[in-house]
Amino acid sequence: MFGRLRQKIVDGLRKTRDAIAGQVERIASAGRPVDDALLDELEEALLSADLGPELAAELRDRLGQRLRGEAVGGPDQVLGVLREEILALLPPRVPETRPTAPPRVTLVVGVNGSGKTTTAGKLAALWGREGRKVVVAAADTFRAAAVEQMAIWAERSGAEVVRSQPGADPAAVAFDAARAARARHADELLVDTAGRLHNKKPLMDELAKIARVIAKEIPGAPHETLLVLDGTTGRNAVIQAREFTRVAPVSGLVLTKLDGTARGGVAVAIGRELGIPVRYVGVGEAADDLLLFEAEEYVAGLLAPPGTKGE
Ligand SMILES: Nc1nc2c(ncn2[C@@H]2O[C@H](COP(=O)(O)OP(=O)(O)OP(=O)(O)O)[C@@H](O)[C@H]2O)c(=O)[nH]1
Ligand SMILES: [Mg+2]
Repeated sequence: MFGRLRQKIVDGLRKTRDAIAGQVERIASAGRPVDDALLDELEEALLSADLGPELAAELRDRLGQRLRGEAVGGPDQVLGVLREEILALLPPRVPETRPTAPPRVTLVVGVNGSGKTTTAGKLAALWGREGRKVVVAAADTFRAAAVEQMAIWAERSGAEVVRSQPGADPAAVAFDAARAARARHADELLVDTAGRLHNKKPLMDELAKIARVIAKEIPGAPHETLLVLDGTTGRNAVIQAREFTRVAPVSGLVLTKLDGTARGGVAVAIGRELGIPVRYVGVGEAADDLLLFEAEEYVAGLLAPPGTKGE
């Protein structure tokens, strides 16, 4: 029996899991000797799921150390060994930053269309379900539709939204929201920002300004800066994150749209490569399709026999 969360991971990662498992089934048929040729093929399979060159090479080594010269017991044996070795190679979980007094402020950043507003909406829903009082700042004032989109998400989850006219100063909206969050004794303040290009300096300046004005009202804020990355972009997400972290104090990553890709391995590789913890993964467009990233659950969902239904 799997829990509901596990079920969600299993469903969301179906494409990646079936792709990996399908390849492992072909490569690691029972009785085949574990030699360089087999290890090369497995490394390729891991690369195609975007586990990253570094992790794929290390897993190849570990697998070789454990099984070289033996005959494969079957695909399930190899998937099991891979699961164990990936978990052994992952960094320990880093706890989230908690302020000494509420509200905790979370800034949501990332490039256009990566899933920022949706993620902010899902977080508002998640925290609302936990009984936390949430204020949301619709600080993407470039597009009227963006403010509306954020407001709809907030309304659905019972969060209060602070908004302004389209074209207003995003930092002013963030400041008003920080005020409101304090006045209402909110537990959480979520700040949705505009999709900005990481190489456009003025936009980055604006992000810094938003952080600065919030800190004036709530010392120590923002406590978390979540960088939202589109998981379907695979390795490009890694490159994008590298550029982004150079200019923004990113404290956590969110990988979205993992339900739509066969490259879900990127969520495992990216935190390790960047030294920034993956906090959440998005596996759909509904309010409850945002999951806390738990390496063990995730890896189990990624490397299971094909057709695993989670029940
Ligand atoms: N399948 C799937 N779709 C997602 C997920 N997260 C976001 N989306 C979709 O991706 C699209 C873009 O999401 P937004 O939240 O608007 O992205 P954004 O980063 O706020 O975009 P801008 O405000 O334009 O920069 C929407 O159609 C979302 O429904 C996810 O985990 N899975
Ligand atoms: Mg948006």
